[in-house]
Amino acid sequence: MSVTAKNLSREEFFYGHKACPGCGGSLAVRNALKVLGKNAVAVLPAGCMSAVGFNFPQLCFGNNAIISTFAGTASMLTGIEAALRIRGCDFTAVGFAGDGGTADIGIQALSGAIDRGDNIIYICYDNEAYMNTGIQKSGLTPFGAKTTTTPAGENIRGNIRPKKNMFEIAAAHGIPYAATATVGYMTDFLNKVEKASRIKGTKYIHVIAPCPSGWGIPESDTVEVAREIVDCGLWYLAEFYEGEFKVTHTPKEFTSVENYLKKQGRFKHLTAEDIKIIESSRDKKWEKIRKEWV
Ligand SMILES: Cc1ncc(C[n+]2csc(CCOP(=O)(O)OP(=O)(O)O)c2C)c(N)n1
Repeated sequence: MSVTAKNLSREEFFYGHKACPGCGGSLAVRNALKVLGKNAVAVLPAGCMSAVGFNFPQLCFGNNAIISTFAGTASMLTGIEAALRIRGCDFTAVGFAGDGGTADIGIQALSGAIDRGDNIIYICYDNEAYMNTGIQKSGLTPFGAKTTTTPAGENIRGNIRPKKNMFEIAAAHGIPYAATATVGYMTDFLNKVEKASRIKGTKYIHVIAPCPSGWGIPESDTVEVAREIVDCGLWYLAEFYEGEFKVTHTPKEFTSVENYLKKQGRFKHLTAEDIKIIESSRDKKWEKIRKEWV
């Protein structure tokens, strides 16, 4: 049965945490755990979700949860999966790691787990920078974004590198299931989590999760901005399953990229020329998607 806002469990597994108002990452963790239920065993590496979820003596999880080393989300999932399987437990091993913890420091452990085919779900909540330590650029920071390590000046206007494509990197391993999502299309995300829980082997879900402090948006706009990134075509909702890519949502017409960018403090400095570069890379990507994935 598909997950809807109506049938989503009322039981809470991530509550009383200290996340900032409007935190997209906490929305992703809270709702994904409602889908996976009390037998989920969650691994959280160093990052915002572990910082706000484990404040001794207040553990903010209703299920079992543990902090891993920054690089070790996938390795700890591997160990938990092996140990609980041998003990005959009924469980789902799930990791929630930030973009830095996934695309940079944790990529080796993730790649190894996929290679071994470990039966785990790895969820990357992508707020597009190292937010917990003060907004440093990660491998998933988009082109043009201002961070504390990619400042916007006269000659260099924010991040000069494109965002790594973690979804396709995971798919390139021949993973059983990978998907992209956003907290702006919550039921799409939750149905992907539910589907992942029924598939054996390694599953990777990449969910866009805006951070009001890092993105320079009002706390009340998290969900709207998380929708807009898909509507303007800068993010796409897709799946990789049984070796095939498929888009799960195709905007008929894109909304304005400029509007999406200009409402965020981190992109305020961008020139018309910068926005054109961003639009043309979107168009190139969608040309490929429309040709090959639909
Ligand atoms: C080996 C190691 N290096 C650096 C740190 C410091 N550190 C803790 S959290 C964090 C940022 C995490 O960023 P990300 O993974 O993107 O998650 P977010 O904070 O955005 O949720 C850093 C650099 C650490 N804990 N361990």
